[in-house]
Amino acid sequence: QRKHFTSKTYTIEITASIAICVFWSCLSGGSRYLRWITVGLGVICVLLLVFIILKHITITAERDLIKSYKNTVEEFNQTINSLQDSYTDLMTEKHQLQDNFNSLSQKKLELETRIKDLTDEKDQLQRDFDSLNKKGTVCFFMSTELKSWSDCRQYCRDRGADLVIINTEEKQVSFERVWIGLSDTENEGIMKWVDNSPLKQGFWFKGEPNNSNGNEDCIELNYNREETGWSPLNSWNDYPCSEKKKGICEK
Ligand SMILES: [Ca+2]
Ligand SMILES: [Ca+2]
Repeated sequence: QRKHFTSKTYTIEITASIAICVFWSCLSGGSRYLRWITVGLGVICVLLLVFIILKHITITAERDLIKSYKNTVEEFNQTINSLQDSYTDLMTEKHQLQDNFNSLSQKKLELETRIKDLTDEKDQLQRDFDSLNKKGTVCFFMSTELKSWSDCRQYCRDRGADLVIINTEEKQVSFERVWIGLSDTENEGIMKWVDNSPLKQGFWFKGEPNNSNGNEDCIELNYNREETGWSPLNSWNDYPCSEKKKGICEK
């Protein structure tokens, strides 16, 4: 019903009221009763006019209020949508972080297992190495610093020993990359032990010796257990003699 109270309606009503007032004023020429009626109608017109103006003000205020409510509701909805989007993004991010965390936890477990395996293996090799020392009169020891093949050999000789001669599977023990007493320094391709005896049985890594770059004449025990083709009985590699590593001495 409020929709009928437009500006045009007010104007028509006010105009009609004034017209009625004027009409009755004209008729009121000599009659006393008609004058009173005219005055009454005039008052009614004024009251009607005031009522209409007040109604108009009220409706305008309500309309503004409703408009303001609508704006507030729209802003509220936008805020809710924005928060919903943020929540969705955060949940996605949370799931990704959870996945990453799970993946890293799994890798950590694998690495811990690997470290434990390697530690056990190293301990076992150390025990093997120690047990070899206890056997017979042979004594093994490792140089403490990294040296070239010939410096390693000198280190051993300074202590009444020499680089190890590995002529049995038992002596194939190492827990890092170390020089042994074998080389083909004098004649390329002809391996000789430090006691000048020729090599009879070799425990070569797959593809070795390869004399890479024509510059590999000294032999190491390669402890690279991650490499394909490595095994405790297939671990020898020829390597440049100037490279620095520890050596196993045998006394
Ligand atoms: Ca060589
Ligand atoms: Ca090699």
